Amino acid sequence: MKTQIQNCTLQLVQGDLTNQKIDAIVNAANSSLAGGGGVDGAIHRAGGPSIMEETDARYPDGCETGNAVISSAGNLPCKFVIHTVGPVWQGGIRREPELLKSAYHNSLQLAVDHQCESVAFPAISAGVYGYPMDLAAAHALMSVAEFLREHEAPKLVRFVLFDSGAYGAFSHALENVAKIV
Ligand code: AR6
Repeated sequence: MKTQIQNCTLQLVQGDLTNQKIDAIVNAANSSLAGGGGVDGAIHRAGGPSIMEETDARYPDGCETGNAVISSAGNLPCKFVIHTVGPVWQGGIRREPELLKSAYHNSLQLAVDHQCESVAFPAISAGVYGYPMDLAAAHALMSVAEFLREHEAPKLVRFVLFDSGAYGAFSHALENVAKIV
């Protein structure tokens, strides 16, 4: 499923983020950039140790919630890994939507700064961090659509959803976003 926003194709696929042949993939990391489970664990397993060696050296203080940093991609078939930290869901009253939006914006800005024409995201915060999937989908797509309305690049933003539940939630949210952009 896809839609066009300005010059960018916004695409949804079901699959594994670590397989994507694309300029940059975005990791749903934690603030100490220490690795973990979920998509973070999959990225470091498939990419090899050079990714964490690089982030340890370049970002010894980690990455704050809502911010993003970038590294090379080790053995992965992409050029860069952008590591962002989404909010832990605490009921929606601790600025979670604002922090999630900031994670998407800062990731896309880093991609633009590094001349990436294509970027793939997972459903940030919607796993271990507990953000309800339907809200995570709506807030993710609104954030990306807002960024794309204001910037020329990238040409492709792909969401790689791990299972059919996530894909369904994002498909529903994309139909709503497409009506208002
Ligand atoms: N490809 C695409 N999506 C995936 C993959 C994959 N290979 N593996 C899991 N997902 P999560 P978070 C989905 O938990 O909620 C880590 O321990 C998953 O099904 O990876 O932001 C970090 O170190 C879910 O829909 O990220 C942090 O401590 C989505 O990716 C913490 O988890 C995000 O789930 C971050 O939690």
